[in-house]
Amino acid sequence: MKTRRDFIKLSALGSAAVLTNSCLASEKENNKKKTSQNKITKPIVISTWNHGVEANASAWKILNKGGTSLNAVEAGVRVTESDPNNSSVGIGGLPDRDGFVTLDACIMNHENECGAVAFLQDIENPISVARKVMEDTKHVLLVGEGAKQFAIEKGFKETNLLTEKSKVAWEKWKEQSKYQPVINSENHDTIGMLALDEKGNLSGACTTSGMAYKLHGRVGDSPIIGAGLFVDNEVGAACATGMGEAVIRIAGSAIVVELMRNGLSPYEACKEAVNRIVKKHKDLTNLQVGFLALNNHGEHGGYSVYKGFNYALQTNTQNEMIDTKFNKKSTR
Ligand code: SD4
Repeated sequence: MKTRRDFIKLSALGSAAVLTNSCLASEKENNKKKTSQNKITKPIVISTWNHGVEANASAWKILNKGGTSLNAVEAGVRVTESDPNNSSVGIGGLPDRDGFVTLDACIMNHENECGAVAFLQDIENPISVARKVMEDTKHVLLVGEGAKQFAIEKGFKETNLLTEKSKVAWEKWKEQSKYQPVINSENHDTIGMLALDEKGNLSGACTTSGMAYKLHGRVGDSPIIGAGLFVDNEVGAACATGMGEAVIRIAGSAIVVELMRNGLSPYEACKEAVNRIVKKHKDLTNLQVGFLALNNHGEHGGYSVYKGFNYALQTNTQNEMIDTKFNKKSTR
């Protein structure tokens, strides 16, 4: 039987919970108010890692002239895909353990239209094939041989994506055949790009050669809408980089957008998603994940499991790299 004292204790606990919830709710409310009072920053483009600077410059040429965010993100990430010196995206990407360069990409616009390709070989610009899937078919995702056939039918050229440099690296790796993902290095870094155009429309693109020396047939988060990328024009957009399996497990980018819908800032939403990953993995060794988000007011933010994630930002007044905050300083 509950005594009066128990009842008072319970009531006190109840009030504390109500208070905590109402504090959280008022913080969210404040964020919402702040956002609606702020002037919208547009156009704006952000993208993951150092290679984002060059990619943003190409996207900016389109945004700056009043072009669409969709054209901007496609043109932007194509720069990285076509750079043979970049070993994690497009041509020059490090191969899987059997020596095949297999590419994953997706694109999404302000009308929730999206397209993706996965496990695509011999085509330099998978993001443009993903856009064709979005615009010319009723499907969202094409994979492997079917995706390649589709690309060729659409006029894409077959290209050998395994550069001499990547082949040499793969042959060296084969001496030990040890799969050891290295975080924050150029062999494990996707480009994800988010843009808001002059009309206030958001789009995003994500493209990668995935983890170096992965199992043949492995597909990560980058071509999965809701995992590697998600856009909802009513709220914002998000993309992910890092260990794709961990991102897929929490439907990462969709979660970041939902958190922003509930009133969190882009930074807070990325942080909450990363914290969820940290909480749900017993072994975090080398498990780097970074999220990047942009809301429809042009506010942006990012957060990662480990120190070392950064993103490139370009607006009318800013062109800079931003280091994100992180959950853990060292990799163990
Ligand atoms: C993946 N997130 O395939 C992608 C690419 C990557 O660091 O390795 N990024 O898991």
